[in-house]
Amino acid sequence: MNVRAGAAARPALTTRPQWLALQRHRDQIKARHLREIFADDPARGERLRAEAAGLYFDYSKQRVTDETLRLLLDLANACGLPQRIAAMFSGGRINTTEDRAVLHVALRAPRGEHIEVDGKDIVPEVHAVLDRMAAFSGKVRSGAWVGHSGKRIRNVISIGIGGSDLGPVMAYETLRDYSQRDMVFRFVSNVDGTDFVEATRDLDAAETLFIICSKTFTTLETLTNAYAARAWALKVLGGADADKSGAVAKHFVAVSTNVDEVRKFGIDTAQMFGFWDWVGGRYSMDSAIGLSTMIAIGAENFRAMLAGFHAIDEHFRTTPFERNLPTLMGLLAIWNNNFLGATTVAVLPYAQYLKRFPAYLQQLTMESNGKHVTLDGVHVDYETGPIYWGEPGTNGQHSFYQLIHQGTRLVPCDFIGFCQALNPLGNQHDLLMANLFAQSEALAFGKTVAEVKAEGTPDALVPHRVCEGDRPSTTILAERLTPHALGALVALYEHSVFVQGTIWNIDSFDQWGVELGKALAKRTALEIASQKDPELAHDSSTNALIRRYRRLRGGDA
Ligand code: G6Q
Repeated sequence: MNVRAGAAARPALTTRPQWLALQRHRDQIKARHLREIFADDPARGERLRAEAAGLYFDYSKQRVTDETLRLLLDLANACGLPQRIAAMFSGGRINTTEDRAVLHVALRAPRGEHIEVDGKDIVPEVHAVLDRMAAFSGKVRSGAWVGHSGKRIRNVISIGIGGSDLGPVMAYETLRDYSQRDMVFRFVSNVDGTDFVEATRDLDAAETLFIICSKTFTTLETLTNAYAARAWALKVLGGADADKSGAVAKHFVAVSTNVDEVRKFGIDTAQMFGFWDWVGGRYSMDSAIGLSTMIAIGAENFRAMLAGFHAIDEHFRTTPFERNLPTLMGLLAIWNNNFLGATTVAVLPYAQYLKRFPAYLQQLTMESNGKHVTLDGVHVDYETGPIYWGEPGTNGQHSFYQLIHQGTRLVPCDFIGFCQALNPLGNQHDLLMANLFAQSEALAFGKTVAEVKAEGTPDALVPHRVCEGDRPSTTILAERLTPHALGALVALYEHSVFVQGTIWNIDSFDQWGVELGKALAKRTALEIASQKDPELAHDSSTNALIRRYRRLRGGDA
């Protein structure tokens, strides 16, 4: 397999005829307001939409015409998107800087499908782990798995960080309605001791199960919290040394690729759930990293979530690009970012359960596409990944939406909503959704001078009350927030990130900046812990900060 399938010897992106054609096109249409675009094409709201896996994707309020879409699709083809998709799905080592295949799609491949890495079908292994997870989570949920002192497990604490935390947290929050309500689920990620202390202060160790999630099992934050958890649990449960290993066996399981480090920590590999180096951390919520999710919602719901992921995988792999949701979403992001100059994307879920979804997407999108060189190591001369952020509606409306409506920056928005309420309460769901529809409409069409004046507004206030409109957005609508819908939604964003990375010709699957942070913190931690005044060889600012911290931190410094 050509590791650079579709990317080998690529011409510079910004000199491609398709890129230049898009620039010329942008110059021609940039003055056209969404009001005008809709006036010229009144039925576009029924045309510029696509549907897959239960997601309805309306992109008619983006500042695009049919011609824009045609040119974007030309660009995608010229950049080898079809070949890159084929390379990913067939196990090509497209993560070239780490020389790894990128096969999160295999995590949700149905039993019996065939996906090879280095000549070996990996789907049976995926299902073997899923089956072990299902058996284990079934025991915990039913109470058959008891703690060291014979008490039923009531609390599950998942310890991990980054890709080994954000997905499980988000999935638990999103699918809370499906969770076993007599159990407590908490997540500890920050090396700030507060995170661990607050997560455990009201819990009985005898009823608590820790899931230590770390692909490498060497991450400072996770290992530090894992040892804190061990000490906390053993203080209550441990007695003699034999008891200690018994307590660890009943209260600790690991999710990792690193058998040796798991053993070193004291967890029996019989209680280890594995995954593989072809699963990137931020693409791992549907692997064993999702064990807490499975315990919370049950194996059947977890499998429904995997089916949602898989439905979008298949759609992405087989549907022509003009109807292909992740492709359209990725190309619209390119258009807004590289041609309309937007530096950011606001993700606005009108579903309280999705409150951690923007945080999850921040890692997925920004760790993947926050890159400054191409696959060939050449510095890019165009912008790459935009900044993702957001809050659930309607809360955001009463805070930062002001800037989106009337500020000077272009903030494309993703609105996400559901037709059915999970917690029907009077007409509240209708009010929620009315707000979503009203916001996307207001952003697109605004309020003109004439409209403001017609309301009898004093002349001096007219400019303040005008909303220019022409703010682009996409609306994603699904019937109901189910495990299947969540899987589909996450896969949509995953593949949209892939489309963008393909156009930018970057490695969306490495994270060397994150690795730098991991190494730097270790060195500084040693300096802080040093008994003697350490020789500091940082810059003068960092040296002074460390010295001041050592002086003021109290303790034995
Ligand atoms: C994700 C990144 C990063 C990683 C964490 C945790 O894609 O690689 O966020 O998930 O640093 O790493 P471990 O799972 O190895 O502890």
